Amino acid sequence: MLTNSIVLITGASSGIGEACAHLFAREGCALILAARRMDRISAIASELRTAHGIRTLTIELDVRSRNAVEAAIANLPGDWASIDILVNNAGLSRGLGKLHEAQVEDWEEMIDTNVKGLLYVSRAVVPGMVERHRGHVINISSIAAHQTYPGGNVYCGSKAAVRAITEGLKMDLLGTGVRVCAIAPGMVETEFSVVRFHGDEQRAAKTYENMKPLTATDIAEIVLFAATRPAHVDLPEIIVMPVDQASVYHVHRG
Ligand code: NDP
Ligand code: 8X3
Repeated sequence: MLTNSIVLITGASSGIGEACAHLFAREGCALILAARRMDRISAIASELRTAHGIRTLTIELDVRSRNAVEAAIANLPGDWASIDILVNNAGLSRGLGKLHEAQVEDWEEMIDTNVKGLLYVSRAVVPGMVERHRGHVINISSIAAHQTYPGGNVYCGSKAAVRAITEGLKMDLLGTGVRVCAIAPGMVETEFSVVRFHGDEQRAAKTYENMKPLTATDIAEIVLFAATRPAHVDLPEIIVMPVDQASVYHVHRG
């Protein structure tokens, strides 16, 4: 069904983005893998070309740079510009500090990546989808878009923005045939918490202590499910949590 579809995944170098690359490769898609860590996406692309015989294109991209995003999309070679599926996944949290004590640089990184980066990529890619009357934008949101937890101030705010932007995009694209989906996961064990705690792996590991978190592949399977519905079916939002999590405040640690 998705064979030869062109899929752009931002933040494809680890976690959910990398898992999406694996599952879309299995479906025979042509993959554009974007991230800052070029060594990682090159290795993933090489592995997927060998395993699945697919076409890949790797782009070293910092989504915070509007110029870089616009140039990357404008300069896509040949048929690569006809992106069928955009997975807006690049994102991060930085810190868990109280608003009156936290680092402003952390806020800027989160807002520039999670909100402005997602907007830059969408603004560059969606016009082509509208012209072709087909396409699918899948934004990786979070349950943090729905619930705010102590110290989550700006991260939760950035994901609430992703939720609102996704809703707005869905309205703006009404009548174009382009589909829009937000996937809002709870706890997923990836590099997310290591990044949040600035490389403190012990503190990151505590996040998932004595509970069973979701895996990146769990989320990628849902991304693929959304992408493989019939063309007239849209899933505007999917919330997914571990069985061991009931809300951002309620985690069962057995
Ligand atoms: P990871 O840290 O494993 O992956 C994050 C990815 O984002 C990396 O590939 C990283 O690539 C990329 N990225 C970060 N900053 C930039 C940037 N400026 N430009 C381009 N790429 C960037 O975490 P996850 O896989 O967990 O996170 C993926 C998404 O899922 C994020 O949007 C996150 O907010 C969301 N999410 C995560 C949850 C979780 O519990 N893990 C739950 C809910 C949502 P590189 O560093 O190479 O640029
Ligand atoms: C990541 C999930 O609960 O750490 O978006 O905010 S949470």
